[in-house]
Amino acid sequence: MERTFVAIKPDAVKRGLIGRIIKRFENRGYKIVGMKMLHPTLEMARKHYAEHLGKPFYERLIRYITSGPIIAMVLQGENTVKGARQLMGSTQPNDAEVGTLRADFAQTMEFNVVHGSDSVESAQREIDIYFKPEEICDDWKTMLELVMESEKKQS
Ligand code: RTP
Ligand code: MG
Repeated sequence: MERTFVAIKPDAVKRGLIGRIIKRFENRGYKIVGMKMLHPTLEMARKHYAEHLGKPFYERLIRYITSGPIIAMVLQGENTVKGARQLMGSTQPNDAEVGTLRADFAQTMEFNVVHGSDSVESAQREIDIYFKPEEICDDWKTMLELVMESEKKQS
């Protein structure tokens, strides 16, 4: 099982898209093992986007991600890093496939509604920025896990 970090960015929270975005990840069947609303601090934002330090868009990106609350989530499942990014679509909404979150809800790369980790290593690093270990709730079973368990018992 793989974990990824997903954030509903401040523009999407302000636009009232929280439910519609979470729904897409739930539809895919990912298990939500962490979720909270928080207003990222400058320190969190700088850690999160450290790889972009020095790039022309860096300061704007930091201003944007600290401009309001986000919904931070940890999703668990099969190939979650790749799968979550597939649901999100390309960074540039105009290049994103119709049906992806960015194509459906965004117009510009600057306000592209959602973030997803780009590798398992980035996911762990980002989860550690936004969550304390005790905030991860993985001691419960999804319906799918319960059904699979009961089928195993019967066979
Ligand atoms: P994210 O990290 O937010 O999930 O987005 P991503 O992996 O698809 O894209 P990344 O390259 O990591 O860029 C992070 C965010 O910076 C903004 N950006 N602007 N050339 C530009 O003006 C530019 N490039 C990137 C976007 O908001 C992107 O989501
Ligand atoms: Mg990225």
